[in-house]
Amino acid sequence: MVFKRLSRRLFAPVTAMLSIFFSSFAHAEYVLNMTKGVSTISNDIYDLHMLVMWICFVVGIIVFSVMAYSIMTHRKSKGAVASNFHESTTVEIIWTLVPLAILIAIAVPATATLLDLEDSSKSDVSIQVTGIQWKWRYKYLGEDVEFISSLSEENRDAVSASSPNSVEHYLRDVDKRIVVPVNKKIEFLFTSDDVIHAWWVPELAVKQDTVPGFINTSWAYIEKPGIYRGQCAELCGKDHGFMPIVVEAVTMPEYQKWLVAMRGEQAALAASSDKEWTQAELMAKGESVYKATCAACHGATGAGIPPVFPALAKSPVATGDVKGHINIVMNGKTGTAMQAFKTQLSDVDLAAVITFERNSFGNTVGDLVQPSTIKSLR
Ligand code: HEC
Ligand SMILES: [Cu+2]
Repeated sequence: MVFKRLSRRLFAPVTAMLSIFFSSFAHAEYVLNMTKGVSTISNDIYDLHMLVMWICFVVGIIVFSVMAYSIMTHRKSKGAVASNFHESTTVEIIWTLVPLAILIAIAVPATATLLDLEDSSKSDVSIQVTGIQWKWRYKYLGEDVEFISSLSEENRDAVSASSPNSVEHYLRDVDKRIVVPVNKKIEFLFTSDDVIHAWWVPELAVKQDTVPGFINTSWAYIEKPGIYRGQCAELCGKDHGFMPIVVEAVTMPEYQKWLVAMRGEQAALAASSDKEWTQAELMAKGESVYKATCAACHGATGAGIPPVFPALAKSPVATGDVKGHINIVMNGKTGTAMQAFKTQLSDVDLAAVITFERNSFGNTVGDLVQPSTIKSLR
């Protein structure tokens, strides 16, 4: 009785696991196998994987069948006597040539795919991807389009409210997607502003480290329009899990339209630096910039995470001379996580966030910074 109960308790998890395993068999392709992806190279990699898997499968079947057969038929109890020969040239030739042939059968397509994977030449679109703690900067070379893509606002709210189910793509959605055309060769040039990150989008079969001071390349030729998600795949600090990637593949005319719209947005942004802004406008803008760009380190309430990330509430810099405040935000502080935000934020964003910091979290300096001041300091 006791034994029966015990065994039920022991086996229940096992049977539960097995039933999950077998019920997922119906969707084996999605659950157990690697993704096929949507780019030419991801398909090549998938085919290579399947080829090698089937070769292993056949080899396994042959080896284990011979083994099972030998163990069954030539066992001692049946009176089998082991043969007793030495140095059979035939056997040695067979067990050298057969594996050699198998290895060559694998090496030829593997090398071809690997060479193809490395060859990002003759591309139609070139995008420079820069990893930054903890967001991505995309620069469309020769197109005059450049922007920063970070975790979406809804996602950020879901994180601070600890409610992952309140959004559809928890930690997998961004404010600005990277848009690319289908049926074109897209080259990616990877680098980093701070630490090593890795740009990983499984469906494109692109996973490349972004290393400060180096440029790595990769490419994708996407055949199917759609939205493909990925994330940073290199442990890069506190918010490593909060820098997703969203690629939107569209048709060429849609892509062209998007480029024009982006250029328009950038021009409007540049024009807004010359305008005189009110305190209220700057505060509202500053709050959203702060949430998106600064709160990760300095905290939503400006309390920071001392001693590494200083508080901005009552900070001598944020309540002191405005020149020093502007300087640290624009130029960062070498050797610390405080980056030079002049390369990431527009004049308006910088002016707004500095104004916001001077008049929030209990700071009551009362002054404001105009975007034109930032512009003149670039
Ligand atoms: C990746 C983390 C990180 C992010 C993001 C960040 N900071 Fe900082 N910040 C730091 C660190 C670290 C320091 C301290 C540098 C030092 O040692 O002096 C600092 C210092 C500061 C200071 C000086 C505070 C003082 O009292 O010394 C200001 C002001 C500041 N940051 C503003 C900003 C603004 C504005 C943003 C957003 C645009 C921002 N920071 C984003 C890490 C960060
Ligand atoms: Cu990263």
